[in-house]
Amino acid sequence: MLRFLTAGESHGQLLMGVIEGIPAGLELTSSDINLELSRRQIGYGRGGRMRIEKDSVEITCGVRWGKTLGSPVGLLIRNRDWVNWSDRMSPEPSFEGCVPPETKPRPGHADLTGIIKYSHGDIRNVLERASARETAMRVAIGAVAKKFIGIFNIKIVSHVTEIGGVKGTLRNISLDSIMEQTERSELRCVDKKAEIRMKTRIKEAKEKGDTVGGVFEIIVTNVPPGLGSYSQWDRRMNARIAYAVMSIQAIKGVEIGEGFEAARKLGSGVHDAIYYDEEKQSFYRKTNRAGGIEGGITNGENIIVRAAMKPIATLYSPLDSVDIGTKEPFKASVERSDICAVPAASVVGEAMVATEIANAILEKFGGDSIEEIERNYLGYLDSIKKI
Ligand code: EPS
Repeated sequence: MLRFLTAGESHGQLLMGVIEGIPAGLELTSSDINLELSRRQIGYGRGGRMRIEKDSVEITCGVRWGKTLGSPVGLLIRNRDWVNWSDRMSPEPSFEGCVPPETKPRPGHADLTGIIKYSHGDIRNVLERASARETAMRVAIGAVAKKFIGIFNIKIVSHVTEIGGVKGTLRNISLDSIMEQTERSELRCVDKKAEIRMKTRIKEAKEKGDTVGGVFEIIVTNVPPGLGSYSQWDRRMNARIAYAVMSIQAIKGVEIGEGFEAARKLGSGVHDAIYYDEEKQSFYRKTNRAGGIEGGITNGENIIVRAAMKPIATLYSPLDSVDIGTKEPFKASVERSDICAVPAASVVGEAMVATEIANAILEKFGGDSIEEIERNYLGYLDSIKKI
């Protein structure tokens, strides 16, 4: 079983991550992870912070001479902005009160719910951990998961389909092209015309002191049939993926396959007819409206997930709010922030899906070393040809 934890505040010293369950013998270097970290940092519409940070990982434990040991893998990413916050965010009690508390909650952020829940008098105690800065570590952890599932040739692609109400169209285009084009696009969008209009939306929102959200899609290829199960609610692959993606800051909706659209159609137009390929000795579909999952189990087709991200809650033209100290009405406080982070969120989405796939692979095929799990995996692929 794969499990992981992250720790760290947005303007604290660093972000930490611990991953347990990666088998021994996986080749892993910091450059595998840094590549993913840099993908998360780019994107039109990010704020000033991304000019400060240049995320780079330190692998602190669980790896020796470029290979995992089978023990927990420890990761660390230093916050460059820490030098500007070392007194305000110091763990030392002597710095207490060096800045006044923040008392004006931003609607839509964790500010108010967090201070109520944790009995804080200073919103900074909430926003530092609620911040999407934490997703840098999730991407690092996801990079390890990606490296692991890469052993089975499973790949994850993401692209942005909508920003600020502007929809892109995805014509018949191969997954390799999606992968290649999104890496060259500032919005990770393959529809060039839509991308121009999306950028205009972001620019207009910025001029108005506003923010925009959007939708991204994740496609997982070469997934073996049989991951997840219908036998218990929390083992269903669609539920697990939805949970993982929904856990990303600002995500408000997740769909698998046709998702909400399927609810508007007749069954005959939704379900994917079944065929058998004699040569490959395997079942296949000509359509993939199910998004690669039926009955909570992967069916061998690509997994398709879409997620809706709300506009970022920090507005330069703030909404009405109430001061938590005086209870006076106020305009919510303005923190430096992004205007749009949908492209970054799509990379985080890839990471979260990768951890769920890695977990399901471990669960199905077991094994403490890469050799052992590969053996189990190949044996399974052989056995399902006899069905
Ligand atoms: C964030 C606010 C901004 C973002 C941050 C998430 O940070 P700051 O307050 O320092 O300007 O840039 O995202 C990151 C730092 C990151 O690495 O993605 C928030 O409030 O969630």
